[in-house]
Amino acid sequence: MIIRNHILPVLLLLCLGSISCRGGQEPSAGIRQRLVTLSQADAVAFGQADATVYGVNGNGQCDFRAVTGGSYPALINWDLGLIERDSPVNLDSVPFSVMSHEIRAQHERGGLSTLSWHPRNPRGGDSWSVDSIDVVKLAVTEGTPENDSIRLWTSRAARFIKKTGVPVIFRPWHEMSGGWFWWGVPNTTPESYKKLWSITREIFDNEGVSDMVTWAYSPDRCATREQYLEAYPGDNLVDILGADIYHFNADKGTDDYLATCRNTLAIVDSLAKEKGKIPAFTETGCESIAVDKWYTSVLLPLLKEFPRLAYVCVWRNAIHTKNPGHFYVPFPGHPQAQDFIQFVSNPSIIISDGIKKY
Ligand code: BMA
Repeated sequence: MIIRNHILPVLLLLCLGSISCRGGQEPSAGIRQRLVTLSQADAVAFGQADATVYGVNGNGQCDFRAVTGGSYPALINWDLGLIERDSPVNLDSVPFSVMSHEIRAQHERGGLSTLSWHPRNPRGGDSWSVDSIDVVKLAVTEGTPENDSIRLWTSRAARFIKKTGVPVIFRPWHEMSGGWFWWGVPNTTPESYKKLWSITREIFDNEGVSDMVTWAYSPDRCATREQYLEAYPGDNLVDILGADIYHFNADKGTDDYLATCRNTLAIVDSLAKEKGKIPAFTETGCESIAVDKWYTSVLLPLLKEFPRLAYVCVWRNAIHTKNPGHFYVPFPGHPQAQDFIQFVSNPSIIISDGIKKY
């Protein structure tokens, strides 16, 4: 009787362990290993945000699939904005149930998923509601209503990942080097920002989801290493070093885009090497693809300069009646469709089944 009482729970634990940890490894270790392999190969996984759920026509068509004749992005970014409110849909009207399903489908295809999060401001308003009050300081101070909100909200984000049951890249509190989000360093202090990150990790640990998560740090453009590291939470809390940089002002902006990317990505690349982290181009794109042959003449040569990048992700194709012109991958009939097909046909650009090799 005594023996049975002890053996059963042990057997149960062993079984559960073998289900969640392939080969005895935690699931996130598998993702990190794949990203390291991508980084070491002459290969960059190509991704898009919200790729599979609406498309410019809003009819659920995946523009990426339609334009490539059936391929999927190797990586898809999803945004958790409004999970903090327990809303059934995210800030771009994607039902969280659909998001979970798509993350699992992407996993089954051998692809990768990354999650960003545009949470509301705990004092009211959305992510972009910036006022003169240091909200992050309040959010990291125990006993404040803002701290209560952040703890509850972060646990909801963690539970979503846990319920989805698939290892993901999590990229919270992004673009903190800019001042447009309430958590941006210009609106707080590096110390408070770092505290916010460590609380996020602590809550993920407490929710038992840490072994599903690979953590990505993704400032916007940074002029220097010092600026890049200003809010860096620490080597023990980050796996991926990224950067979010967009091409603005069409042809007039090409030189600025390239110079800014070269500068920031060189910082990402060298720091990743020194720290043993994975370098990635966590967000980019040229809205409306307003530059002729942007994919093959701007992005591709840039990526070739940074062969250690594990992945690159462009932003979403919004429904045109809601956000006209807010798209980053061409759809069938778009003048840049052929150029995009040429881009994804380059052997170093990994999409669809190609990702299964990594
Ligand atoms: C922004 C835009 C917004 C969107 C947000 C979160 O860059 O695409 O329309 O709500 O990302 O996905």
